[in-house]
Amino acid sequence: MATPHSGDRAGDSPPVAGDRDHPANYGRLCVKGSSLHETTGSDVHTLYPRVLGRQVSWDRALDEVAGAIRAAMENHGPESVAFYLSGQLLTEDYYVANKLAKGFIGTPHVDTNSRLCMSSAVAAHKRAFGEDVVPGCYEDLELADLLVLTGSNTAWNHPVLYQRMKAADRPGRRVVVIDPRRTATAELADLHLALKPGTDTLLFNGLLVWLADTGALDHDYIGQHCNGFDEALDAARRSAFAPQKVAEACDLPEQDVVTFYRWFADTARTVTAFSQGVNQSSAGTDKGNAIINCHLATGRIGRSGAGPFSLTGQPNAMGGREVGGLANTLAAHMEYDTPGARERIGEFWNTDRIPHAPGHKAVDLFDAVHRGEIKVLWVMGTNPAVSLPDSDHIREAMKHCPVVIVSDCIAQTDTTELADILLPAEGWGEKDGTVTNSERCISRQRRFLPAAGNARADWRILADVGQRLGHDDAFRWSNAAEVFREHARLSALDNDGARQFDLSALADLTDEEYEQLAPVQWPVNGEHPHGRARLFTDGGFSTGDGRARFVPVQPRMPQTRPEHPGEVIINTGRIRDQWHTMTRTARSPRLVQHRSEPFIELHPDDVAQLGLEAGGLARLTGRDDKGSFLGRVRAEPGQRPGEAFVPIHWSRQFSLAALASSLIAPVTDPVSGQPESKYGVVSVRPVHAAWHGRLIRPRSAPGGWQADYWTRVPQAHCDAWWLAGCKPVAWQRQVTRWLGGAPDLVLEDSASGLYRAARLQDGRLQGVLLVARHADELPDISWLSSLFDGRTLNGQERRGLLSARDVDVADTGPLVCSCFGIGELQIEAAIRDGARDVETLGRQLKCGTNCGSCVPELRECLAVATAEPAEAAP
Ligand SMILES: Nc1nc2c(c(=O)[nH]1)N[C@H]1C(S)=C(S)[C@@H](COP(=O)(O)OP(=O)(O)OC[C@H]3O[C@@H](n4cnc5c(=O)[nH]c(N)nc54)[C@H](O)[C@@H]3O)O[C@H]1N2
Ligand SMILES: Nc1nc2c(c(=O)[nH]1)N[C@H]1C(S)=C(S)[C@@H](COP(=O)(O)OP(=O)(O)OC[C@H]3O[C@@H](n4cnc5c(=O)[nH]c(N)nc54)[C@H](O)[C@@H]3O)O[C@H]1N2
Ligand SMILES: [Mo]
Repeated sequence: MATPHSGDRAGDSPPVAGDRDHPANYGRLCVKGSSLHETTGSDVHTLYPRVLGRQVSWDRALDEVAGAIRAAMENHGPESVAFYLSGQLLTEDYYVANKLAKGFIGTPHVDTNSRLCMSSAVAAHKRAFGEDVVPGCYEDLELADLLVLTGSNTAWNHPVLYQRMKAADRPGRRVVVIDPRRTATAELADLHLALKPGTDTLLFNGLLVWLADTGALDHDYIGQHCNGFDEALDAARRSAFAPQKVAEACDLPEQDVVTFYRWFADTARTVTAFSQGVNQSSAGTDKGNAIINCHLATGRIGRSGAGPFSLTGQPNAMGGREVGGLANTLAAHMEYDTPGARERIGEFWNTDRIPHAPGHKAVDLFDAVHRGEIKVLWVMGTNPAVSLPDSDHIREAMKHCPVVIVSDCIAQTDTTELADILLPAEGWGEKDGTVTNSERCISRQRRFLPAAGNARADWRILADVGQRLGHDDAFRWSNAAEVFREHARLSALDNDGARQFDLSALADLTDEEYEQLAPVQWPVNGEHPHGRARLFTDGGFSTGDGRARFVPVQPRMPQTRPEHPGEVIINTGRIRDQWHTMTRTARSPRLVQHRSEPFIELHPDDVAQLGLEAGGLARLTGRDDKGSFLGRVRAEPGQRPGEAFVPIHWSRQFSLAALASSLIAPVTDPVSGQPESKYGVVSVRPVHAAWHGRLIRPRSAPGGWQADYWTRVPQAHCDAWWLAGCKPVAWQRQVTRWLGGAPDLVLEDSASGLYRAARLQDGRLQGVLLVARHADELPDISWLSSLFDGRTLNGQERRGLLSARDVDVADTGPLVCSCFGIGELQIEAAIRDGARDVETLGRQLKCGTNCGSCVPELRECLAVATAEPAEAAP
């Protein structure tokens, strides 16, 4: 047995740096990227396989997995086994999972979290192009003279790309942002269309009509390369009319709609980038096609600076699509209904078990689990207990499933808690393989850390199970390179141009060449041995006749609407410094600072009308009392009235009740099966707290305290909890339980509701509790947290404990730039000293000069400071 890592590897690891030669980022990293080393500590890693909570050897765990699968296949048929995979696996992992499930177990029930992410874009691509292909490349986002960003908060979610878009700013380049919220991305916009949620199809149908009526169509391109234009235009005419009607329906100023349409009509080099605001909708596929229709109609596709561009999210969402990780595809861009594909793949894999028809898509898959049809569920690299809609139902489904296998690199998650068999997977830095990004660019991910504990690569775990199921030959690979070569060979199988996804020129890479593989954009074949940046410039679509298809689409709105007092629409999405369910990013003290708590953003008028208080707590409840989200109220003028925004990140590990997905109904797009995660109806109620607190304890300290609200905010050397309670607490009687022993220092002012206490043992800090009547009266705890590093406190440190700050060092205020740790007070001071723009702040403090995602906040600091007459420059 290998020995586990001792100590905190994060501390030993070198800081992370970007690769200047990589064509996607040219060395730039976002703050999550540059903090990666802080997320790799072995204290949170899965280290050993566990069966029913007990640590076991790999042999035993793999026997259990293979035994459970074999028993389910024998007793209930192969369809009783299901896999739920993830865009965070590497392509090699994904390939082996798909081969094992579809090829050798014979179950079609293999789906992935990409269903929640990209499946509408995939379906729209297939309908229009005959294949799931992103036609353009990142450079197009720079070259475009008109950049339309719809349903995408690029500044926060693709910050490196956003920096490229920003750097490409030049006179005459215009940016339109289409998003119901005014996001950080809207900073870059010449025009922000804060449309009514769900009305994108209408807006783009209106655009198609405008293009036709103003003579902006490219009749040559339509005639030579497309089918179905008239039907699409008819459908658009039926649904969208003059800009005035479009404006009314989308709840936009008519002038803005006209401006957008004019700009689009007049600008040959136009890119429309779309992401989850489009995909995560019950009409997401139609929205995607409404966008693509406008690009086909103007011939703006596959040309430099022009094209529809689906922005993917996860590191390897695209790789998963390539191997066939989605339930409705087979493998290597071959579909269940591609003539001869089943037989061809069966022959290639040397198996006769390939299912005949597609399996369940994610939401249906978990319904099947809930109904008891699935006996063995293997979840790999995803956290469905948090990320799937109606999360309470998902949890129940997993609890009832006879055997749940979970492969993860993090031990304690909402999903690993439900595992019967928990398998330790290698995580980032430990893994070896490839990923594909939004522009079809395949990159090597290379191992540079030893695996923590006994963790193994996902593909190897799968291959070992395949061998245990009796398929020695099919699963005998000695390294990731061998898996990749097989995957590349399959992509080339009887391809001869039928599928753009073709890696034939990579099928014979030596191990050494694979090791050195430079980033390359597929197709990589005889014709394009070094890959290809743009596709479809001259047609050549994967539709059989080589022509793209216009898809006639009619707007379809979400079915529910707020009807009762106190009800609002909710929209769920991401924040700048957290990744999904926080299993890794919450480990970085730097990253938890930007937004430490789950929050509810509402327009200031709504805050007042709903009887809420900015900075206070509120609870959201779904229809039929489904779900519950408890978070801090933020008054945000960029929110549309009647609509709330909540982050998707907090799980049961980090907050009492803040699962955004518990509020989302399992409504899906009929074509793609993607859930409508951007829309729900909830009621809002204030939560009146009698006190707010901060509790800081060593990481391993047991709980024992109770509060009506808590959020865990991990710090470098300890855990901190943000707390609140609805009833007053007699602290002098309770404090011992909260601090794990009697306090040594106490400060109490019952008249103002202030209570502070600290406990030490042998001079080392064991706990601090800070209580106030209002949350904004609580001090910043970063200095206190730093004292938990095991040191014996000196006199000065003890004296600072109850005021929560080092008496000698200046307070830098709330963190603004996570990359360089620059606080608001430092920025304000620099502005007072004469800094008048972001560049000067960057030169002086470095803030905003790495990932740049705090630049909107820096601008806000500048605007606020320079707006104050007393501060204004003479
Ligand atoms: N910091 C950070 N970055 C990430 C991630 C992360 O977790 N954290 N996750 C990655 C992943 S997997 C993904 S998929 C991407 C997602 O990247 P994005 O799609 O940019 O992310 P979201 O914040 O989910 O949603 C984008 C926007 O859609 C808007 N929207 C909601 N409804 C509508 C609508 O009806 N129409 C339009 N036009 N817009 C609407 C929302 O207000 C929101 O601002 O981000 C990736 N990058
Ligand atoms: N309401 C709402 N719900 C949403 C969304 C939304 O906007 N709103 N967005 C959706 C989207 S776009 C996405 S992509 C999903 C994301 O949702 P999830 O996929 O559930 O979220 P993650 O936190 O990324 O989960 C990844 C898990 O894999 C583990 N992991 C990381 N690397 C590896 C590895 O190499 N091997 C293994 N075995 N495990 C690994 C991590 O520790 C973590 O537990 O959420 C979706 N759900
Ligand atoms: Mo995603």
